[in-house]
Formats: sequence, structure tokens, C-alpha cells
Amino acid sequence: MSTERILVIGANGQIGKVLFPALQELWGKDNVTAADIRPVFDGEGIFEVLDATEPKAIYALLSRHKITQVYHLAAILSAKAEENPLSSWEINTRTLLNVLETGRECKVSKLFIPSSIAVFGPSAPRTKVPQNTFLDPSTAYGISKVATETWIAYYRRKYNLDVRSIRYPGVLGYQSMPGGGTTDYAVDIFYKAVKGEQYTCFLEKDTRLPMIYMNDAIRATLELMQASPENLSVDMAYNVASLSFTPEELGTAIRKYIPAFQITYVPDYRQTIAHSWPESIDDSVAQKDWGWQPKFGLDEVVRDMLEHLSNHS
Ligand code: AKB
Repeated sequence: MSTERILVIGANGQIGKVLFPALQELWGKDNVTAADIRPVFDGEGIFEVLDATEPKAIYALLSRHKITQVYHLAAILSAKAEENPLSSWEINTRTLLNVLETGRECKVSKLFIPSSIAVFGPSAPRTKVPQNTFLDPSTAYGISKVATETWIAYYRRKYNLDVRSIRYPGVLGYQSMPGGGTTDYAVDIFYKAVKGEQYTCFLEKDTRLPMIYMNDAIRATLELMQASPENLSVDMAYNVASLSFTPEELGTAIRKYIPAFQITYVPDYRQTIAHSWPESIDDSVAQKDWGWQPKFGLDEVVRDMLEHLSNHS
């Protein structure tokens, strides 16, 4: 039996809500603590209110629960960050440094801190963007994620702290709602489709973005965290590829099951964010280092989303 004790910071968020029960399954309910700044928790298990901008509060939690692994998922995402770039930078980087530093002080054995495809900007190739390329994001969120990756590499090299990271594409799933991201349309669209309503998309119909199904995103996270450290050649964050589609292609895939479904396109400021990101990702390094392979293709995603949301709508 393992003695790992896990803390999930941002457990009320889109990924946290799904990762938390997956970690409970892996390590046992008593060994996984959920934490979030929002005091209401609808999961089952140990929950603590945590403001991760307060290092002492993180330190207290790590000590009280004898935490050995931290998943730090709290962040202001791309669209929300553009509304207030400086405060999003402040929150994203302050919580990052607090988690790295308290993790080091409390000698946690492993940390997971996600990055995003938002690290790429105009100088990176638009398709099949490789693991190592220019990182010149044009969004506040992207800038904070390049800083995140750089600090992760710094703590790995200077303090030998085992911090791991993935550049998540847009994540879509039925289990939780996203908030404040540019890729959120890919979840919102299903809620309209199952209600028999039309969807007004805030991106142009031909905006191709890298995406991943929640089930694959969770599996990628757990697989990376369980990989042997000797196999990990990347000190920053791993490129992970899965799907790549446009709003129009997603609409067509939904129409296979709901033929009357209609989308109209009214692009807003999020179009500029999406346009600064690549269309697809080369994840050959993740494949080689820890055997990453996605399982869900577009049709399987659409079927699974509609099946779950129709049953609950
Ligand atoms: C966002 O749209 O901000 C996120 C991301 C791609 O990091 N989903």
C-alpha cells in the first residue's frame, strides 16, 4: 500500500472536478484532499478552503495533511485574463511560486502544474507545432504560462524538485463546465445542442484549435505523474496532442446525431486569442518518453458527450 498523500488545488475547476475523484480512486479517499478558494464543494471527500495567493495557508495544508504530491490547477484562463491582464498575471504567477516554494520547503515528492497551448504565439509553426520551438505568446495567459514553464524548469534543475507539466489543449468533457477560456465553446455548444437550441459561436467557423477529451486529459495527467523520472527528457511542459477541429466541423459532427442543430458565428475578442494559437500539436516526445496515446476521436467524443448530457438534461 502506498503512502502518497495528494492535494488538488483548484478542485472546483473544470479539470479539478474530474481529476479529484480519479486521484481518490488511485490513492484512496482518505489520502486525497481537495482545496479551492470557492467554499462550496460538490465532490465527496476531504475539502479545504484555500487561497493559494497566501503561502502560509498552503504551507499549513501541506503540513496538516502530510501531503506528498500536489496538483496545482488554479489559474485565470485566457479569455478572462485578457479582461484584466495584470491581475491575472499577479494571481497566476503568485500562486505558482507559492506552490513551488512551499512544495520545496515541505519536501513534497512530486508536483503537477499544467501549462497550455497558449504558450505558443505567432513565431511558432501553425501546424504540428514541435516540442521545442519559439514561445512568444501574445496573450496575458500565455505569458504567465511561459513563466510557469520556465520556473518549473528552474525548480527542477536548481532544487531537484520533481515538477511535471503538460501543455493542455482545449479540454472538453461532460463532467464539468469550463470558465474563462477561449476553447470553452467546444463544451457550451453541446448544452445548446441537447436542448434543441441553436448555438452562437464566438469564434469564426474555420478556427482550428487543438483539443482533448476530458477522459484523455485526465489519463495523460495520471500517466505523466506515474512515469519513471529517468524517462522524462522535458524540463518544461510536454506537448500533448489529441483532436484538432473547427467549430464548423464540430457542428457537422453533432448534426450526425441532432440533424436540426444550427450554429451562427459572431466572433468577438476571443477570435484574436484563438488565432494566435497553433492548429495542431506534435507530441512525439510525450509518445516516446511516457507512451502517450489519445483514445478519443471526434466522433467518439461527440457520441459520449451527447449520451451523457442527454441523459442528464
Ligand atoms: C483556454 O482556452 O484558455 C484554455 C487553454 C487552451 O489553456 N482552455
